[in-house]
This record gives sequence, structure tokens and C-alpha cells, in this order.
Amino acid sequence: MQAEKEEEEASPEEYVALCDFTASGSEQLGFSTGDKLLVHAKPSADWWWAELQGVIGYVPASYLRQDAAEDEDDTSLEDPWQDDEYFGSYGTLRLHLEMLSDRSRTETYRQVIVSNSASLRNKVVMDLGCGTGIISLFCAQLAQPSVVYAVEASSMAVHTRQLVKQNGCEEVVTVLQGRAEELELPEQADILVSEWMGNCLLFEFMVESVLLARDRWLRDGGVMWPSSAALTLVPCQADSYYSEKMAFWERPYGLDFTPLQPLAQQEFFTKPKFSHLIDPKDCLSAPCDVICLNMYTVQVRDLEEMEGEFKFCVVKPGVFHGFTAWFTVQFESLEAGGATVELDTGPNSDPTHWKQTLFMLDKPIHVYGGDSIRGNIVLRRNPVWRRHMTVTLHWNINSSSDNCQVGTKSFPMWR
Ligand code: GJV
Repeated sequence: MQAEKEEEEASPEEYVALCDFTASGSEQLGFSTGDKLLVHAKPSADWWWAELQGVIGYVPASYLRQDAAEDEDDTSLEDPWQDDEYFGSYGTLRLHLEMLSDRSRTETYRQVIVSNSASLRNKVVMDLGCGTGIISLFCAQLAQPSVVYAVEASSMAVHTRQLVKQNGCEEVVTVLQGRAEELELPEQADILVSEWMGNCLLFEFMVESVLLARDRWLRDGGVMWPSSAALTLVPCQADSYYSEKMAFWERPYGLDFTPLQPLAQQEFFTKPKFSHLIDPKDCLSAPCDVICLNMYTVQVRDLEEMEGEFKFCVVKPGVFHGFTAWFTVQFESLEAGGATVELDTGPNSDPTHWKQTLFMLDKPIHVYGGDSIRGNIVLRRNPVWRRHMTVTLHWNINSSSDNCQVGTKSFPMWR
């Protein structure tokens, strides 16, 4: 190991930039697609120390690929969708148990079907990524569609077929095992239903499969469930998380461990924290929808980069530790005058298995009632690892007191 490390330090490796990167803060190094960078050190898996035209700084490792001329690189052999791993994990019960145990999620889909049962009569339904088949079974039992095509790529499909039989739905539900992108359906669908949402709405990018299926298998005038989706953001306090991971080093056992704080920041605050449950009291302002998807019109290419703006008005004094994000999805009614059904994964609704996602700033900032926090959020899909993305937040605090501050931070999720 030691010998390898010395070798690395002695001769920097050449990498090519796969996309543009804008530096935020003086420690980072910006670059453009195609730039050749010399990587001097790899202090963490995510951030490397690199050089471009004599300038040096931190760069996101996932944006670089080893120069092909130098090396027959192994990333080109790896599947950028990581499908073996992805569908492998959906072939076991753990994730299905988590999703089915989430009552808000599962009951919302049931309610959509119940409240539209009259309109579902004799319709052709496609359930994309049916998992154990719960949505398809709801359709068959609570409405009278002519057929439900339950599409599932993982090996769970084998068990799903058994569950369909066991529950007497085999006349209506047809389980098709395979990736939706590669399957042939016998006919166009009237309704495309799917539970595709990931953390921060888009993570995993299963939505791409849904959009491709829409363009190929949904008949003109067909219905998308969900019909729309929104990502919501709020500036927040995160006192206990901050204490646990950062303030801790101030005086453990009466000793000064503050030299470890830069490491702690790198280790705990570089990536977003999934599975955060924010107390509504920790929201510093009303939340704001920053990105909205119309499931009828959004295109796969739009997913490469999604941008949204925000303006928050701080309603009480507090410590601004970061931003919390969650999503909502809406299911339009098929019945004239019928109500839209919504699944809300935010702090003012029953918690779901997605919980919320916390983005920690490097330094907490005191804010006061009447301050404004304006800025934008960019979700940039990883050009190589198609299920991953980087979330970049820019903010500008305008305070009645003297502190006006701007900041930027990029969070890989996960590459
Ligand atoms: N084709 C077929 N099944 C799929 C596909 C696809 N392209 N993508 C995902 N699945 N809400 N983030 C399946 C996957 O195997 C799993 O059973 C389910 O859809 C995921 C649903 C929850 N994930 C999510």
C-alpha cells in the first residue's frame, strides 16, 4: 500500500473532464468538458486534488475519466446504470418490505385507484416497476380494467406472478419480466402508473424509464399517474445533527479536537443526509416548490440539468444550518370534477420511507425574522453514472442586520 501511495504522489495521473464544473470556494478548481487534468492526490473517494494549466484545487472525482490513451480504463466496462446491482437489490424482499410498510405511499396509490374505479373500467393499464405487484392487484381488485401489464425487471417478477395467482387476479394481471425499455406490449396503454420517485425526487432516475415507456406505450390522450411532481425546499435549522457531527469536536472529554473539524465537514457534510426527518419547527420559512415536472411534457433530455429558483422570507430568528428537500406528486382525476390526489413527503404530512433530504452548509449562519434567502438549485445528472446526480445550491442572504452573505455548495448524490 505504502509503495503504491508513494508512486501516486511521485507521478500525477492524467484525467479527462467529462463535463463542466464550476468551482465554488477558493479550494475548488473549475474546468470544462474535455480539459486534461493532472490528479496529484486522491484524499477522498469524491474529491481529488488536481491541476489544470498550473492552477491547483479540489475537483469532483466522478466528473473525470482516466485518459483512454493512457489506459484501457475499467469504467468503460462497467454499466453506467449499474443494473446488476440495482435490479439485484430489488430481487430481494428488503426494499419491497420498506416500500409496502410505507402506508402513506401505498394507501395513496390505493386511493387513486378507488376514487377512479369507474373510469378504469375496461381500460388497459401499464404498471411500470410493479415490484410485488401491489398497484396492479389494487387495480384488479378495486376496479375492472380489461388488463394490467405489470412490468418488473428484477427476479421479484417470478414471485409477483405467484401472488397474482394466489389472489385470483391472473385473468386481469399479466406479469412481464424485463426492463420496460426492452419489452414489447401487445397493445398501447390507456394509463401508465408507476411509483418511480427517488430521494430528492430524481435520484435513481427511474423516471427516465417511465418517460420512455410513455412515449412508446401510452396511447394519445392516455393518462400518467403520477401526472405531475414537484421538488420542495426550505432553509432550516439542524441543531442536533450539527452538534453530533461538528460541535462534538470542540471539547470532547475536556480536550480540544477542533483540528478534526475540517475532516468532519468533509466526511459528514459533503454529501446530503438521506433519511432526515425535519421537525416543522426547524423550518426557518415557508417552503417553496423549486422544480415542477409535468409528466406529460417533460423530456428525458430535460433531466440532464434541472434548475429552480427560490426566495424565502425568514419568519423567525434562528440558525441557518442548511436546506431540507422533499417532494410531492399529484394524480389527476379521470372523473369529471374529481379531486386530485396528492402524495406529500414533507414534514407536515405523515412520514414516508423517503423521509426528507438534508443539505448542510459548511458554516451555520444566524438569521433573523424578515431576512430573505434567495438563490437557486441545480440538479445535474452525472454524465457517466446515470442514476446519480449532483445538487448545487446558491444562496444570497439579505439581512436587516449587517450580515449579507452569498454562498455556493455542490453535493454529490452519490457520484
Ligand atoms: N423496467 C422494469 N422494472 C423496473 C425498471 C425498469 N426500467 N426500473 C425500475 N424497475 N420508487 N425509486 C423496478 C425495480 O426492479 C423495482 O422493483 C421497482 O421498479 C422500483 C420501484 C421503487 N423505486 C423507486
